[in-house]
Amino acid sequence: MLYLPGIRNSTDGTEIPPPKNATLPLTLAPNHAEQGAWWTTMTRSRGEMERLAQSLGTPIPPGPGYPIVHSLTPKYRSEAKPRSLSGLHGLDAFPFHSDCAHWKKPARYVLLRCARASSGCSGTQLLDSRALPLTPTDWTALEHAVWVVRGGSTAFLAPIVERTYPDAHDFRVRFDRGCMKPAHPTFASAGVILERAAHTAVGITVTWEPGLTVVIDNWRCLHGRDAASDLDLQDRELERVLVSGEGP
Ligand SMILES: O=C(O)CCC(=O)C(=O)O
Ligand SMILES: [Fe+2]
Repeated sequence: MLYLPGIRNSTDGTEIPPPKNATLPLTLAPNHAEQGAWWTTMTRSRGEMERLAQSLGTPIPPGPGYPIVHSLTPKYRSEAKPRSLSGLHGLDAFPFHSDCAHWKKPARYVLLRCARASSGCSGTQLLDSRALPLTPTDWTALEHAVWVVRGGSTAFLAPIVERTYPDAHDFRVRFDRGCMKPAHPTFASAGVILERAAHTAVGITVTWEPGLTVVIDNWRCLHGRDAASDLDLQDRELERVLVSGEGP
């Protein structure tokens, strides 16, 4: 039995409601009170953001040698690591993705804090997977699609949507074409289903100002970046912390 949005109970046909939101142990203002896919707050320093991250779980670096709080700045393709988002997209918009999709268990929370920005700098897009216009058949296709995930020297198979806590009606969305591709042509349509839904769904744009901090539920929410300009090259710097998740 699937417990995904819009999925019907096989016994009586009633729709199974989406899970109740997990409440963060924080006094943060949720952008969407009944959704709980992301939260915003202000932090005065990267240290304060790190403490916020510690209150959510265990902060983890994105790779060996990286600091827990690391900086994200727009880069030309030629200046970025080849397989990174900047390496693939440069200053173009970053498509909707989950962070660390190449990890067996992607980070549960992604904290982004604006270290520097001026008005006119590019925004970050957030999209709650539960707000996607997907039918029960679409959700099933996403859960059954087998994709190859490549991370460094390792590769493994994973669906785009995987249940994490079957009894708690919970699931995780993993999507990043930079490190994922269909294991067989028949599974390619699942990526198109997700991208089409993401294209028509209403997300929100985070307009950055120094100190603004966003906590993203990276298992539930996809995010992307608007196209960057010369102004962003000069003025835009975000700090990020990844927080590992509990459970499978
Ligand atoms: O710069 C942004 O707005 C987001 C960047 C991002 O999503 C990433 O580097 O993974
Ligand atoms: Fe990202």
